[in-house]
Amino acid sequence: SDLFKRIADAVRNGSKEDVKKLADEVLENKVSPIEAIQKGGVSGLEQLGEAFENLEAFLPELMLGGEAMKVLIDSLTPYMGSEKSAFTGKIVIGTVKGDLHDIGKNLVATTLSVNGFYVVDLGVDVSTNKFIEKALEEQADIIAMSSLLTTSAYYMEELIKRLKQEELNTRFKVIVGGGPIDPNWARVIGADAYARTAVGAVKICKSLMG
Ligand code: B1M
Repeated sequence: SDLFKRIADAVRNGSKEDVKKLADEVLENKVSPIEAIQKGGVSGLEQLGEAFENLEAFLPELMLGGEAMKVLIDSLTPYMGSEKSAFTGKIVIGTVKGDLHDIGKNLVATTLSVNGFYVVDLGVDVSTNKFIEKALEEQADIIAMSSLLTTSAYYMEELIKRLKQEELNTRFKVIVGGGPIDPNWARVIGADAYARTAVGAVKICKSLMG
């Protein structure tokens, strides 16, 4: 819709004020917050990512776009409807080592928690040791790893190897996702699941608990 396009443009241009106004418009018109984030905000950041790849946008613009997206998410997530569910579980989530991208991970964490999961967010640049330590400490059911950098995706494989070595692989389910991650990579490294979107992650985590 036109509203989604305007949101995409505002995020693409890094204009926080416009984003705030558009978020109000989303709420006033009872548009789905998650759709506005996906079809508006994510689309804007995708365009920005492409422009960055083509040297048509640079790091400062990428940062402003990221900040504008955070304004959108912060304005809309309090209004994300929760789907009551019988399958709750505990999830530790983080962005893997070397990787500081947190917008997608935060969105996945919030979507999981509004859908009945207890989510422990470890933040960004999370080492394999820290994932395992916290999963044990929190008695988590699921370890969820996000990565947007090809160079950091390796740490997902490292964590799964460590779980096997320490015979913890039956104790925790592992789900992976993020830009360069695909179902094939998930299978190759032996992850239990892959999700492409935040909403997809909810469905799959529910099935992992089942
Ligand atoms: Co960076 N960046 N960035 N960046 N950045 C990308 C990821 C890139 C694809 C841009 C490009 O070149 N086209 C590219 C990575 C290339 C690669 O390795 N494959 C890149 C690069 C290269 C870099 C730097 C190295 C740039 C530099 O310094 N020269 C640097 C790295 C810093 C570091 O991490 N060490 C860098 C820095 C940054 C900023 C700080 C400026 C900023 C991040 C701000 C922040 O996160 N706080 C930034 C941004 C904003 C982007 C783009 C434009 C947008 C990312 C984003 O937030 N998307 C991005 C381009 C792109 O993605 N096309 C790019 C919106 C978000 C909602 O989507 O994170 O994909 P996403 O999450 C989705 C799904 O992937 C999924 O659900 C989410 C919602 O649907 N998902 C999961 C995510 N995690 C999941 C986990 C799951 C399941 C689903 O289960 C566990």
